[in-house]
Amino acid sequence: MTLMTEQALPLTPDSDSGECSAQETKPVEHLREVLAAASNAAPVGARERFLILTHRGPDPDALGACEGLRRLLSAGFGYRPVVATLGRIHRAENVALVNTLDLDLEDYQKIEPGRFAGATLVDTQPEFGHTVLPGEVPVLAVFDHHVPPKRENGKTLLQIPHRDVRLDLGATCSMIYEYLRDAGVELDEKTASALFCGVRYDTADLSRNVVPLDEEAYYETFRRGDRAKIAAIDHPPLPRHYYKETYRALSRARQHGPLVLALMGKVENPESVAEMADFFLRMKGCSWVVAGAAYGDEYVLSLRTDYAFGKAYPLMERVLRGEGSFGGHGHIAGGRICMSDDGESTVKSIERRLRTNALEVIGTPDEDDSIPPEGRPISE
Ligand SMILES: [Mn+2]
Repeated sequence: MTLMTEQALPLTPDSDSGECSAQETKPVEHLREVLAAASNAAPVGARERFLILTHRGPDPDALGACEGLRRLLSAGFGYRPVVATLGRIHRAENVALVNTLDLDLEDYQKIEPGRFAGATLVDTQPEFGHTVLPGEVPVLAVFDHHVPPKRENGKTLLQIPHRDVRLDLGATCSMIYEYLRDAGVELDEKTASALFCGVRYDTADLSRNVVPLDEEAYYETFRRGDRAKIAAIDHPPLPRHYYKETYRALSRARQHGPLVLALMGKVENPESVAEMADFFLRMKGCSWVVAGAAYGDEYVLSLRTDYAFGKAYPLMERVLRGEGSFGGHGHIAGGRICMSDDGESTVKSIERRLRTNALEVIGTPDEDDSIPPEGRPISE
């Protein structure tokens, strides 16, 4: 297993010896040194206080890693960490994780960065667009498993004293589990449950992107977690609008051969878009889905494909045709278009364009005139 895929951590301040290697200094010991130095150098009021941050709209892996790092910094190192998140949490499972485990999350917009000796970042990197950092406090440590963004024009990555990016890991929570294990910090029920939910979510219960550390983290955190709470998080109560939006998606969806288009108009929960994309992809005969809906001043899009050779990213590029922004990997892509207003005619014209573009990608199969040009409703 490659430990520091991106770049080796500077594991010793004394590089003259030239003998130090990853086997001799564990990442958690390097982290301990970096945080201690920053704490000692900070103004008195900021000493021993660290911020834990993640990407906007955090998922279970991000939330679990925040909770695990909180435990490491408090129980392991004796500091006073604060977890702050940005962006509303919408998805029912994520809301259930926060509420069931009673996670203490502060509002990023209300924190005073000057009161901290430094910030740490989990499940993302400072260079990613969906990650906002306070300028006034140094980022001391980064823990992530995503491919770093491409640097253009010879730009280099920010200098971070402790940057642990492991591309082979299924979940950031697995990495934080390792730090806790190596620091000898016992896993309490709450931390174990939060870490477990992160590993479960990012690896689909160890069914994808898994290395031995993910397996160890999954089983050890499950053993020490609160099973009733873990089950409750997996089957959360769903708000009424979930059913309303499922109904809306079902009535508006149209099938065009292997493509299902589900353009839903306005929704109350932007997560409905990704949920409906997953929902339709499971339909037999459906090989790709374009789902979309307006939320606030944005039109949100999700694209899914299960073609073996499927690449969601170039498909999304063709569906958007230069409008808005998008990203994705493998079989999943997401995009958004900023709307000048959220009036019905604006939403309708965006949906018309998206529909035309999506249909152009599949082309017009002349031999198959069983498909009406407006598509086939799912109820037929
Ligand atoms: Mn993750």
